[in-house]
Amino acid sequence: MKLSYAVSLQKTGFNFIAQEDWVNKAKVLSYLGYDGIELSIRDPRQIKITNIEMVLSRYALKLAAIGTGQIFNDDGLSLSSSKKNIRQKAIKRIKSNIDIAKAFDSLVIIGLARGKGDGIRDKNDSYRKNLLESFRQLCDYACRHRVTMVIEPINRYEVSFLNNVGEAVRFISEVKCSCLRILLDTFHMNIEEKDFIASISQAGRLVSHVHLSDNNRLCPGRGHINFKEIITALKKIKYKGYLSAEILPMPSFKSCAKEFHNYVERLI
Ligand code: LER
Ligand code: MN
Repeated sequence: MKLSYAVSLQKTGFNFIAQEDWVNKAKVLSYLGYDGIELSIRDPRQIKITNIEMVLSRYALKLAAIGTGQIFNDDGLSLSSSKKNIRQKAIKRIKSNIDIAKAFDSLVIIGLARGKGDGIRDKNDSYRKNLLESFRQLCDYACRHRVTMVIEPINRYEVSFLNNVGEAVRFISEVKCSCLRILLDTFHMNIEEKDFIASISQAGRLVSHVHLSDNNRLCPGRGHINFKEIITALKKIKYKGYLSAEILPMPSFKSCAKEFHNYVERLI
């Protein structure tokens, strides 16, 4: 398993993610021995691939994954909106992120970008239908470009659908898309799953990315989640991907990056 750290490329309202001055953060991660960096990209149109290439190669880091949740959080775009033009804008942004992922042999995360529908699920379940339709378009594009997208089950207070591993597994089999996999985030699992170990085993080979944070969104070891058990379960399913820190930068990004690396490396 490899280590990475989630950082936002652009300024964001997400409070739990490290942001601003990502180049310096990449330098710190490289110095600490990280394998990769996970970048959240709000608007891919403002990004120059060559800049990312330059920084990653200077600091010998891989692009572990691309986060897309800011399109919902900061710009109100979502894949489940009842408004077709909003869905289309969201799809367009994510397609551009798929292009970036292709250039770096990376993954695209679909978490918060799923949105909340329009608040309440209506009788016809149009929220679900809209989401399915958006995923069909995205899957078609991602598969053609040989890019994997990972669905992140997110707790019920942040999105209204695909809150746990079981729902994500069923959804993926419904979409029937070979480039769709699962991201496990221990913060959300702590709220939604009955049993971490059973859920990891249920997701099995579909697991392609992992976010680690304790139940309080702090560095693993600062809350009550049993990470030793989780790492053992990931080994059991032969997970070889990234364990990516998605934690509140408290007291500082640097201290968290150091603490996360020490703590998780010892476990793996
Ligand atoms: C994003 O990876 C995440 O975990 C969510 O909690 C975003 O709100
Ligand atoms: Mn996450």
